[in-house]
Amino acid sequence: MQTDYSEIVHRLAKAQKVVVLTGAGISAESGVPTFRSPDGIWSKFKPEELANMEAFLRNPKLVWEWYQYRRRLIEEVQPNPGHLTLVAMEAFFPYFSLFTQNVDGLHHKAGSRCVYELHGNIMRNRCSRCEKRFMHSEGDMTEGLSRCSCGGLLRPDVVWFGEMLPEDVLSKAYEDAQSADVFFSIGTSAVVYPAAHLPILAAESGAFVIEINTETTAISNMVHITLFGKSGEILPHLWRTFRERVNF
Ligand code: BJW
Ligand code: ZN
Repeated sequence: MQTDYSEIVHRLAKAQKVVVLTGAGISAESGVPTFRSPDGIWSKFKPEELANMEAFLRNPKLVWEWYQYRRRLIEEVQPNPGHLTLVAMEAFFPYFSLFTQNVDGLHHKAGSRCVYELHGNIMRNRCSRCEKRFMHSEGDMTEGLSRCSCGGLLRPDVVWFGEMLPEDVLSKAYEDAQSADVFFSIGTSAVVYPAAHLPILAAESGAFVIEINTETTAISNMVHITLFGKSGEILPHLWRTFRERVNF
């Protein structure tokens, strides 16, 4: 079925403030597996089972293996046309902010500037005892695990289940969701809170909420429109259509 872009173009043409939430789906076309696809590379590793402190304390080597594997993979990949379209959009709107649940750094690599990382960044480490941050190559190796000078085990500087999101980033996200004219939810299953609350909050606060996803999600019935398809194809098409119709 052909999508009618008229309402989207109309809303974007009037928008002063555009706010975006992204999830693993936006990086899928760069070759980074998502978390919850049934045939995904992580299907035998559920994030709920590995991405938490209990799992780390029980078996730090296994958790580290998962992260080291992902780091090596992420180091090799490049932003895709979905990431790049968001860079072009940022340059157009008077206010544009991008909140990502992804830890892969691909929005920065693409050239997006106003990026807020809700779940941290996989390339950094943090001491699990004193909270000091390190770049991933730093730290003393003992028994195959890196330690801080205080003796604490280093862990990836990401947000695990049961942990608080960075307070400043989360309050900025709430503020922007509540004041957005147009809000995009892209490539996220919207099952992990508090990030999943942002598009709902935006809709409740009067934003026009556009979802882009290959599948129906937990919030599809709460958004104004879902554009079904790959974000690396839908976003460039949407942006081309918008530019043609508003003539810039
Ligand atoms: C495409 C595509 C293409 C594919 N184009 N689309 C309220 C209610 C219920 C529970 C809670 C609640 N509040 C808090 C909780 C608990 C918990 C939670 O949400 N649990 C639920 C699972 C039930 N949340 C937390 O614990 C959070 N902390 C917190 O709330 O602190 C306060 C607190 C503390 C203590 C007690 C209580 C409260 C922290 C959440 C941290 C999440 N961390 C992870 C790991 C990060 C590090 C790492 O990367 O290893 O973050 S889990 C994992 O899920 C990762 C992701 O960022 C996150 C979201 O996943 P995402 O991005 O949506 O990926 P997928 O795979 O799920 O979806 C991909 C989508 O793309 C799919 O829809 C595809 O269809 C689509 N797609 N290809 C477009 N080409
Ligand atoms: Zn320390």
